[in-house]
Amino acid sequence: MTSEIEPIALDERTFVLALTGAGVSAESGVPTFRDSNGLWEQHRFEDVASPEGFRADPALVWRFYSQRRAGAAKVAPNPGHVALAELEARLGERFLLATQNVDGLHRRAGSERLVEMHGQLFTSRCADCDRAPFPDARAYPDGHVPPCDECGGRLRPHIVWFGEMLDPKDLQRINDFLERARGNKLVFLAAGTSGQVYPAAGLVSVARMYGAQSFLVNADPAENTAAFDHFIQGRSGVVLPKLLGSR
Ligand code: BV8
Ligand code: ZN
Repeated sequence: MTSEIEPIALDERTFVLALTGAGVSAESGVPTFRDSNGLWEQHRFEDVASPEGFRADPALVWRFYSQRRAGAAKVAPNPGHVALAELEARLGERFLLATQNVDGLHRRAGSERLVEMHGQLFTSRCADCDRAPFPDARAYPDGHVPPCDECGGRLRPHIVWFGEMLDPKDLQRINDFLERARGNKLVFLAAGTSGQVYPAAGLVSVARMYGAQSFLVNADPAENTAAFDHFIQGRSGVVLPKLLGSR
């Protein structure tokens, strides 16, 4: 029950590393990866969100991401996003949010100390030249593969696909934060994630090596629930404001 949720004790030396997944955006109406059982239009999610999938059928991949851009443009941040942005405002340098979500809702809720580990839905880059990624909210008409106006190659969403490395700078930011937290009280808070996708799902183990007290807020038990000290079952939009003592 969410009625007796005790806010996490956050004193002036507490550092908080948060990790969010699709379940936090589900509260805004964004379908989760798992709701579709890892399937989209009878394609395995891993096949569409992968370099192999893009090579085989870039138009199919652009249809998938264009639909998600259109969907994500229509939704707004929810109280779970706001509670995390408020916690950042309170803790400042002692807070970092790593998200697996690509929908931009954390940034729209005011989060700035944010690592978008799996990329950004509303950013494109070129698959064939090294031009810098650029903001791109366009949902392309079905079957269209947008060309790069610098090299004529194919644009792609600036997303980390299955089988692709995460940006080492992102992983370094998380490690630097954990190093800075050494000697202080550290809380690791995961919310709305099934704990199936690595390396994000392994962050709880890394945080525990730094002595973190770990919390999981999730609608149902996750793959890695056992790795957490505390599991609070419930909707992130209801639990996070209570757990983080939002005003
Ligand atoms: C990597 C972008 C190193 C796409 C995503 C074989 C070959 C190659 C790699 C692998 C392999 N086997 C395993 C791997 C590693 C692989 C992996 O972990 N695979 C899994 C499937 C086993 N990882 C990778 O490939 C990563 N890269 O390892 O590189 C490397 C490189 C080369 C060679 C060797 C090694 C890259 C991972 C990133 C993939 N990209 N996103 C896109 O989004 O379009 S991941 C994708 O899945 C999304 O980001 C999404 O966030 C994520 C799913 O995770 P969740 O966020 O947890 O979402 P999910 O739906 O699963 O769960 C939602 C949860 O919320 C549920 O538990 C539900 O109960 C809960 N919930 C629902 N509603 C609510 C709620 N909770 C609270 N309130 C609610 N209202
Ligand atoms: Zn190009």
